[in-house]
Amino acid sequence: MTYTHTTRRDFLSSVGAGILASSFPGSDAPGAIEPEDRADARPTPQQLAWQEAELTMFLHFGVNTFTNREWGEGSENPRIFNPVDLDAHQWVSAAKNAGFNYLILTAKHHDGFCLWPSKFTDHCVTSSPWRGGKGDVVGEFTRACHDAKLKVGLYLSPWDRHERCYGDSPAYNQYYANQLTELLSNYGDVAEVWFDGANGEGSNGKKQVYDWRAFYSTIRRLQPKALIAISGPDIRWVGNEDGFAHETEWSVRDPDPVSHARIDRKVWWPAECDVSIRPGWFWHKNEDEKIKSLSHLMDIYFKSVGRNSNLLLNVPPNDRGLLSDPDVARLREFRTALDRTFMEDIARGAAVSGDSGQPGHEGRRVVDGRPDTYWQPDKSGAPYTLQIDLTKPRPFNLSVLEEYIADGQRVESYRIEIKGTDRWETVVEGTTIGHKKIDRFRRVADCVGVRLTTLKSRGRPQLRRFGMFGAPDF
Ligand code: FUL
Repeated sequence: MTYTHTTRRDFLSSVGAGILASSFPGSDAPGAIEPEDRADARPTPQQLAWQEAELTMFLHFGVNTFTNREWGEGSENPRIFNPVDLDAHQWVSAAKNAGFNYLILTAKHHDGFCLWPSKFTDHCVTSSPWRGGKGDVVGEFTRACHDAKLKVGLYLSPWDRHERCYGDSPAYNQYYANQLTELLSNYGDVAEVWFDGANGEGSNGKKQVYDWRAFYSTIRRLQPKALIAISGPDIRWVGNEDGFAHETEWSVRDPDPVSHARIDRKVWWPAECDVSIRPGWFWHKNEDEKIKSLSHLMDIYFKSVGRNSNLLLNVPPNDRGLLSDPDVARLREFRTALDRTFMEDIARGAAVSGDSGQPGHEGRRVVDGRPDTYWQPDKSGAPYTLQIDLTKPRPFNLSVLEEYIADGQRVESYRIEIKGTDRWETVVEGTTIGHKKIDRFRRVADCVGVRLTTLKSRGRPQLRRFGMFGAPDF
């Protein structure tokens, strides 16, 4: 059997949906933002915690898992849903062992089948033979996450190809709000609600107009700490499904008229990069051999987390209700590779000179290993320079820069030069930094020093980390 991959981008262009299209241009879209405004917006504590967490696992699971499809039609018989060995603890421990801190489950995908016993439809687990019709995947998933102290995220597709009232806007908006209410009232803390923007035509031929305001206020009322992602004000879709952020990635953005209630200021709206470990979002038996390679995953990590974004990696449970062995093995390799890459920060505790910092914010703060301290130069006027000298020559091919984003995102451009035993050379000319910027370059076998120059910034830079690594090649 085959299926067609349809990406969110294809879909949006086919239906002309506007909600996400407004966030399509890259963050480096010219002229989107007046430079001096950028440092003004600040993250909320929840956005900050999410950004620090860096890795989120996506779990696409539902009737499509049993039909070899990516988009169900809504006419699937609920009896096909029977993941006899389902074990949410297995999902959660694979995620936790790989360093993922948030997990997002598709409680309902576009086919409308609900993974929890919803009072508002019988197109749900209650009508399936799984656990004798008494099962609740959302319940098992949220309990397993909470037991492991991981954060719960839920995807509830607004587009619903099963529900009859879809397209009859007020009635469906009420139905959707009722389902949100169930999910946000009965399963403890929910940290993220993921709204896909897909908005297909109803079977009655009518176009559904979503009442985003009502959905947002339902979330704010029931789970005030939950982040609202994608078609929402707290987390922004990066604009592709390859897992790559832009070279220039600002978390400070022009507000989106739908996602943000106020439109007269800049907003903190950081990017999330969603991508699947497999070709499809759902599990397909014939893709067990098509798991992304370790080097591909590492490249994704460097181009998402390493470009001021959170990585949302999809690892779909199979028709037995388990993550498949090849996916779990790859996750393990991914963790090992990250641990090996970041095993030793050769800059930690090294001598730092250059532009002196304000009291309490001296240059050495970038190598003290603390997330809550930062260098802020005391002179005014760029460029600002910091130099790190190593006590002995070390191999070096990867740098990690981090701004202290609790106070906003500031750096617009920077340069890194390194000193081998005989001369200085420029290895990086970069733009934004934000939460984390990872740069990779040709390995220098005997680096003795490194110099960072921030060339342009919105106000004085606040840099909390300058890390140096001699990383293996993957
Ligand atoms: C898209 C959906 O249409 C896909 O099926 C998947 O859920 C992806 C994450 O978002 O818009």
